[in-house]
Amino acid sequence: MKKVITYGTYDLLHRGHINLLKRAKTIGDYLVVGLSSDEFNAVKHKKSFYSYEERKLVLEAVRYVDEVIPEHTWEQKARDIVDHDIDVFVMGDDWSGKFDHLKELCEVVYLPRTDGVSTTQIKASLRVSEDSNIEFSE
Ligand code: C2G
Repeated sequence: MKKVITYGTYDLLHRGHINLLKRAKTIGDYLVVGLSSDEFNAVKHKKSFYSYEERKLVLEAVRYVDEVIPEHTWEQKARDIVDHDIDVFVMGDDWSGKFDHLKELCEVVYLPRTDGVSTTQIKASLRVSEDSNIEFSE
């Protein structure tokens, strides 16, 4: 069984996340997602809308995801790759080159990001609509 791992915050799940997870899963047979804890998000200077438990619940419902583990630190990836017997490490190419040191342990693949969507943009759009009292159609 070819095992793949990827990491992220996966807040306000959107098509960019799904595209990444879908492509990561097609690379192997089993996809592990290292989901950033709320505390690690603070280290990444990110504040997610949903808590770790809520983001985990949503992610586990995605057909491409086989297992979700917590991501607490930048450094845990090598240990995760060994402990989970991972064959391929995958990230979006906004991280291109950042994890090449893991090539000693497994294949490292950077996949093109999906243009035009991000959690940051979604949050900004929601703020604008709230400020201008635009009602979303039911
Ligand atoms: N992504 C994408 N296209 C987008 C947005 C995100 O392909 N439009 C990918 C990112 O490249 C990443 C994954 O979706 O591989 C998750 O993105 P985030 O939740 O933003 O994760 P990030 O903050 O990049 O955390 O240790 C690694 C970090 O935890 C990665």
